[in-house]
Amino acid sequence: MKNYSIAKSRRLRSTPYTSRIEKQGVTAYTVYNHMLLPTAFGSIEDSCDHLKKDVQVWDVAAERQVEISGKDSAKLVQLMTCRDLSKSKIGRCYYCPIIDGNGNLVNDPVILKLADNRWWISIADSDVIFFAKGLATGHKYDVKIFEPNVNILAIQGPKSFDLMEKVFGKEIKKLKFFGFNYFNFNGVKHLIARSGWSKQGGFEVYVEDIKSGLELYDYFFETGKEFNIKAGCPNLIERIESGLLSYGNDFDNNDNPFECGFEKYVNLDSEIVFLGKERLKKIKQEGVKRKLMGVKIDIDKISLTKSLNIKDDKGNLIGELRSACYSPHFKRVIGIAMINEPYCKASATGKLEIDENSLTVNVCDLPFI
Ligand code: THG
Repeated sequence: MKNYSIAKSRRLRSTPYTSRIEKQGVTAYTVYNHMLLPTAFGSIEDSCDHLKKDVQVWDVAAERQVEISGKDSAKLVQLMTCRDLSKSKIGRCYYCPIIDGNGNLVNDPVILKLADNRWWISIADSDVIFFAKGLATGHKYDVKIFEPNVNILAIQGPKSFDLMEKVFGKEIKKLKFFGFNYFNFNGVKHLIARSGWSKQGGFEVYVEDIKSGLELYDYFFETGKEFNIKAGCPNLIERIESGLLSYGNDFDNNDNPFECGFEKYVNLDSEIVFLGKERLKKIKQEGVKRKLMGVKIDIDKISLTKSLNIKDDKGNLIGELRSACYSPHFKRVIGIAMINEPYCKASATGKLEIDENSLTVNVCDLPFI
């Protein structure tokens, strides 16, 4: 793919924060849930360093919500995920694989239980809303399903805690990981969760009131100077080092949760009813023939636009590299690859051809850090 720009239109949605991040120097976007998701503000190496030390504000409005409410909402939400939500609590977030009838992955959202009969599914990049509507129609469920105009701001990095205390008061530091509550900013209540797509700590503000959200955005940058606050975005290096998986990149609808390291979110023993349950039981019993693994490659740059084949010494296919970046921490390229048996174990090796060079690929466990 050459460096063409992507044509703008109504289909490619901007966010309430787009004009702000453009002033702040966004240099690259991806398209995620038909919306702009920033991927770089200059060097991603520099941003990764900064994220690990200070605090960043991210426009992650593209993490869209699918709201499901009504009498049968809990039944429908449970039908879509293999994670047991029967003991879930209001005020908590749950990382939940969404599974289809074949036992394959449809999405890996965070699910928020807002009330017993009201849920937000905070989705990765696939159209979960149509999957949910199809199921609701087929099952004649009494539910309302729509995409509310919620535009998340993520506050990430070790100094996010002090920044958030300064803006929302000391109660916010009591939020537990994946808990949420409502906090006041200039008279407007915002749902804030302790979560975010980095392992550097932080929060996500689910902005419903855009006017207040924009005031909040500007206030973060005014009040965050002492914390060396910067605009940022989900960081390719940090997320690969941390083993945070990306739907559509590392895994998709051709993969099942056991192949992707999601076994701890698969509850096959309880009474709950969900799509693909019998298929997953069979897959578990038979065992998977491939797994997502980490890989290290002794080169100092890479740019993936599609998956790359990994081969054994005889040239047989043993896996595919699905995401990769240069990691300043490991001083080499690291990546996430779907690796076949018997190579899907730490210390296995393979070969990758890049620009007519044959490179050694060292397989390792995830996460890297
Ligand atoms: N926040 C919100 N919505 C999202 C994301 C997010 N939607 C899209 C995408 N990210 C969904 N994917 C993930 C992947 C990982 C995590 C969250 C969303 C995550 N995982 C933790 C981990 O792996 O350590 C915790 C998982 C757990 O509870 O065990 O945070 O980031 N709103």
